[in-house]
Amino acid sequence: MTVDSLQEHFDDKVKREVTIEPRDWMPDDYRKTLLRQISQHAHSEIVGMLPEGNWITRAPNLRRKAVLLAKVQDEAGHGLYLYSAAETLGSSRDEMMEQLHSGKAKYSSIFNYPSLTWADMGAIGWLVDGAAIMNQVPLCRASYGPYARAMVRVCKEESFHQRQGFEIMLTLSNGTEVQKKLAQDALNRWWWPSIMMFGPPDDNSPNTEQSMRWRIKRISNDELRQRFIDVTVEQAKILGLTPPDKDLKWNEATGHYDFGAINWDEFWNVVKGNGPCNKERLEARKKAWEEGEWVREAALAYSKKRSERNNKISAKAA
Ligand code: FAQ
Repeated sequence: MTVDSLQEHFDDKVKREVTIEPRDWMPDDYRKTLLRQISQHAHSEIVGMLPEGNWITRAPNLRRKAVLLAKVQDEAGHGLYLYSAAETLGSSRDEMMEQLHSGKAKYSSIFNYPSLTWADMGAIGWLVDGAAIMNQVPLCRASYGPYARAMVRVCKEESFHQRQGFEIMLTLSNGTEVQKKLAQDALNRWWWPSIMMFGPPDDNSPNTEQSMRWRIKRISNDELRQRFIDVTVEQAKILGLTPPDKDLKWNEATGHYDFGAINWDEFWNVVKGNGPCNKERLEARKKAWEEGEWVREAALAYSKKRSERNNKISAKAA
């Protein structure tokens, strides 16, 4: 087959919504784009464990502690499915880790903000997981099979995470004056960074157009952001909390909320490594990687031993 006919076959599959699988031919740029997005996504899940991990030992009661612990473990699982999906594209786990630890790879801007109070656990679940679901549900239909399938399970778990965050916010906002203030303060600090999570505006998003043509992305950054704002403002009303945006206003004509200007300088500053916690997050990940070396070595030694034993058994049986 010539490259042209391979390309034609690939385009036709994408058009007919037949997933592209690891052994299928794919254009180099499609592979690169997927590797970039999936590995960044995996890193986000793993770095995303840190702001919440910070509160496990300080959860206000046993139930909250068990739920938070389970949630943080789920995020680790998401990272692992995503690293596995990225590996099917030809990159090794070690390579991806090296890129994260050297600061070469990106991860979501949101995880470079600090989690200062218990109410932040509510705001992260409600807003950050809420934004993640809005972005990831369309990815369940991404054209690359391993990514799309990983997203199905991730979205189910994220939806539980979002509800647990909302429930924390609901409890706090129905609590004492101090608790309500904590909830409002967390909303004030997490609102804008959550809105930035969707990425730069469409007219400044170099990857969107091609990714949509390849049906990796299905919905643009701005459209997802608008959908998120529309549903979240209504949820804030139930909580009796006010998003920190004086320009937020229902627009009868468009059927959407208008919102104020996003501080894109802040976003790019965080993406470039200068956010409030970028250095701390990378240090924590590098330390975990170094301290976990003996675990990786032990697992490898065990799997080597097991496969030697299995080979011996098969040789005997033959
Ligand atoms: N942060 O051209 P676009 C979670 C970069 S998971 C940092 O629009 P694209 C779960 C972008 O990479 C959260 N960088 O790019 C959880 C590109 O740079 P590059 C993560 C960002 O790829 C919850 C440049 O800007 N979710 O929260 C960000 O078409 C709670 C230009 O941007 C995913 O990764 C950002 N926010 O669209 C865990 C979902 N936005 O790579 C724990 C999958 C953009 O060319 C606790 N990813 N950039 O050097 C996506 O859907 C897309 O990659 C976007 C960006 C929408 C993030």
